[in-house]
Amino acid sequence: RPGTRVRLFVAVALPQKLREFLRQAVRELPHRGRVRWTKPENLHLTLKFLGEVPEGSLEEVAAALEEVRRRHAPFEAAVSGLGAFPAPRRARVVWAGISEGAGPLAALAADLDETLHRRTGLEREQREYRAHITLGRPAGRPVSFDPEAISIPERRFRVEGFDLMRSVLKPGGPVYTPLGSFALEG
Ligand code: 3AM
Repeated sequence: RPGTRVRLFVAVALPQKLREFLRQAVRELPHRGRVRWTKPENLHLTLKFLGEVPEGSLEEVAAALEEVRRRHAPFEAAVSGLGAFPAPRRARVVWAGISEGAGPLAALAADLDETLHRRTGLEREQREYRAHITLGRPAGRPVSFDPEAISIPERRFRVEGFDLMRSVLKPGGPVYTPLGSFALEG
């Protein structure tokens, strides 16, 4: 159908063991307020949020991602620690931090932002990119927790590529579907 739009983002997929580890780790977190924890199958590291894009632009989006993947080589990254946006005492996003690989992740995010803008006219991101893995969001009002209350020890993983993801917002939570995988090779 003409006029159909798809909600898209680009993300690094995480190994299943790491996803399960993160989901398990936050089960123990004492906090005030109701949190919707990210389902383990949904845990990922976002590089770029595209928003609602016309279905007809999908080919051009894929061409931009293909261009970007060729400019970057695989690299090591690591997760550790817990934090929140804007702050742990009034959290709207509860996240696991990136203790290694933040530089190459930011370089990928910037290249995606720039290349998608140039090739598809997508608006550029205004906010500074800060690599993180969203673990949960408040069900209503911001939640409060002590970021030291549990430990998320360092866990390494290798970034071999990124995926173009479709997000469908449903009452039970978002459903994410990979539309394409792009292996780094630069
Ligand atoms: O992976 P995280 O949770 O960091 O917050 C949304 C999620 O990021 C983000 O895109 C990812 C997949 O939904 N997102 C949603 N709306 C957004 C917006 N308007 C947004 N990021 C930036 N601007």
